Amino acid sequence: SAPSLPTDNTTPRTVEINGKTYTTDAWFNVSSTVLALTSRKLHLQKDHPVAITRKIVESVFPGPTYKYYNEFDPVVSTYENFDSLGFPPDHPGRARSDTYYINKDTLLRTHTSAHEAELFRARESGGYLISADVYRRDEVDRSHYPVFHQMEGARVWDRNQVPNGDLAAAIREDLARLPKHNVRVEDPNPPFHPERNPLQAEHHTPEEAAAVAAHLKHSLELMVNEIFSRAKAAAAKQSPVPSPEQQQETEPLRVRWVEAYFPFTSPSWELEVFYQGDWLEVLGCGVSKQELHINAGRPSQIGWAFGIGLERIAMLLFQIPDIRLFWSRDERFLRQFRGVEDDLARLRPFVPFSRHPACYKDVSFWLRGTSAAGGNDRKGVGAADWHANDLMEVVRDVAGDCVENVRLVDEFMHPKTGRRSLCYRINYRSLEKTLTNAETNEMHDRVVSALVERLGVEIR
Ligand code: FA5
Ligand code: MG
Repeated sequence: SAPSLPTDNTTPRTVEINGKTYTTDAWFNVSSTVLALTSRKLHLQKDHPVAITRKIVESVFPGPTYKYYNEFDPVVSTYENFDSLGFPPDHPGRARSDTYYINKDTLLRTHTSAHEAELFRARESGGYLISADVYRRDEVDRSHYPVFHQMEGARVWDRNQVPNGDLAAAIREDLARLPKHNVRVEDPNPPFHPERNPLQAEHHTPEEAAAVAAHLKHSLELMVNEIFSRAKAAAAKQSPVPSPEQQQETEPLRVRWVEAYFPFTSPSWELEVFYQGDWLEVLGCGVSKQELHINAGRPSQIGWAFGIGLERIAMLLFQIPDIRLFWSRDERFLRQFRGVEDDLARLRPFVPFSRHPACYKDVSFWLRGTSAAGGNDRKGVGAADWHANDLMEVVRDVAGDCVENVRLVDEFMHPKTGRRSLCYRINYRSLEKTLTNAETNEMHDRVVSALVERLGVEIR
């Protein structure tokens, strides 16, 4: 059952999203700030870095083999987002602390995979790319935002439509036709793992799965190669004398495949890119679970799927340091990308405008009740149900993009009463102007009041 935890002062009876009206229930947990972002569609905004990144990735997966879907509505059913993909009923991703629900059966998609089942049913062969805004309740820092953009890709082959019925050979031929690259690829794991990443042995042979995996991995290596070649060319044009960071970019691109788990692929991997001294995860992928093809009425199909975080790629491509910038309407941000979508030779690294001073404020509070007693009443969240994402959501809703990050700095359990106390440090910094002391204090006061009102915490 849904806990009665409001995330906004009032829960509206209905909400309107992209011209359609939805009825809310006790599951509703979408703040007005997030609701307002459902109309932005940055991936479709001409010359926006997310849209430019989408175009570049699309160029690696050309038509007519791949068809592009960029207009799917962010409101989907709980069934589409989770059940259709084989998520178990108790999967943590389904929790109201992680997912934005309109009502029990309707939510803001958490990933573009929500459209897989529908497209597998609608389409006969070839591949597709879906780009869209996705929504997740999450922490606050420079690489996390409650709304971001993903691109889903999938490719299928039909075993009844390949020459001589030799599916693996047909897939290997398609692979041989793809361009070559000279990316340094590390792929240390065996292709299958009996528990974590089993071969779908009832449905295909190891040879078939290996051919699908090889086609998938090579396609995605081509994609990161395309992005990094463009990033490197852009950096070279901007500064004739490379800085130490840029010098590193002139080294050959290094990527590695890491074993992963998704309920709708097996085996599964994540692709990581070596960037400024560290491995950065950019996508998840795998051999699609055969149940998806069977449930779509196409049991003779086999194929792969991937999901990329477009902001992650765009941050690398343009050297954009903070994910909040993507939502900026500031001309000093937007004008740097004008004309690039139609002429990629004009792509340059983003030049940050002045960095404004940061200002830390701490807030310490007691949670209601004790962790052991648990429970949760209408007045707020009890210690047993405490989830940091609820606090993150309140901070974002009140202070918006003026918050750079929020982190837990102290935690304390009273030895006698068993009550739990937390201290969070909120770092206020606007991307667009210097916040005055008075402005920051006023904003922090509003955050503190909202935490008391909406979460029922007791300020220390
Ligand atoms: C998924 O969302 C899967 N649907 C991907 C997939 C598709 C797997 C098809 C298999 C087949 P994940 O939660 O790891 O997986 O997100 C995929 C990518 O989205 C990540 O690699 C990352 O690049 C990006 N991403 C995830 N969370 C965030 C976030 N909070 N902010 C920005 N980008 C994010
Ligand atoms: Mg992941």
